[in-house]
Amino acid sequence: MDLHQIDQFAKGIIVEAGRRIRESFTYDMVVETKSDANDLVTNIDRETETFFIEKIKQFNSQHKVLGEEGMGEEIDSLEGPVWIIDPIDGTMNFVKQHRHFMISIGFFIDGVGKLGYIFDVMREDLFSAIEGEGAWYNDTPLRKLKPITIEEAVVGINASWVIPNKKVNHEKIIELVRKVRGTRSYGSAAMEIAFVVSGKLDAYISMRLSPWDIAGGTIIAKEVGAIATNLSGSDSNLLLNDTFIIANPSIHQLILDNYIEVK
Ligand code: 2AM
Ligand code: CA
Ligand code: CA
Ligand code: CA
Repeated sequence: MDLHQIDQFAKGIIVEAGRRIRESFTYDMVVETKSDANDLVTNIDRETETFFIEKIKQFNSQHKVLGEEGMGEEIDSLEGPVWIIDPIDGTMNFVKQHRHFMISIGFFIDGVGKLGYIFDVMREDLFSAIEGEGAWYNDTPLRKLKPITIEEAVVGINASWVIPNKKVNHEKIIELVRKVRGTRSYGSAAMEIAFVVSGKLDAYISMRLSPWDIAGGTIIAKEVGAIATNLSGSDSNLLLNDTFIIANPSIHQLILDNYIEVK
């Protein structure tokens, strides 16, 4: 299987999907809710996922596709070539802000990440990676992340972490917020992961993400030396929901050891 050929194909459909989203969403958006009132989905999330599935099946009918909106097949193993797709990551941003939403795609063979993509649809900015060959921000190679201290770190985190919650000891998180240089919250996991791999953030933590939120990003992370795990420090399982942290390698373990107390 020629990865470069698949990479060219993937970039082509991502750019095309982005153009379709930009052309349709201002007049053709229908918003619905999923698991709760704040969990949104639109017709364009579903149409975009269907677009990717059709294109991939035309490219190679043997490839499996796992997508957030369930337009693809049920997948219980990562055997063979598998695409994991979030057609729109940051749907609330998409609906409310008309910006700051990403297409996030990972391509795996037998569970090993081969190609990763995070595409900022409104900016037309692409973060990408090919396993073992490096990562890029559009045509510019991304460098290996340089060491930093926790005091210099800017951390992606949302406000729910610092109020009492079921997942972690929030007092420890308050200490983290006091310790670091700054915090940011963008509302798109893929965007925050893209910022960590390109050094615009130094860490990002989430209490619950799904495989499609992180599939593309973890492949890019490897190429720049960012470390991505769950909050217990284990590799993410790409078939289940889990907690998540991605960080500059110099602060990943330090954050887990000193500031994360999983309940
Ligand atoms: P989504 O927009 O593709 O749903 C902030 O909400 C981030 O968390 C987004 O990347 C969002 O992805 C993700 N997320 C994961 N599970 C979610 C849920 N149940 N409700 C809202 N956002 C969720
Ligand atoms: Ca969603
Ligand atoms: Ca998502
Ligand atoms: Ca989504």
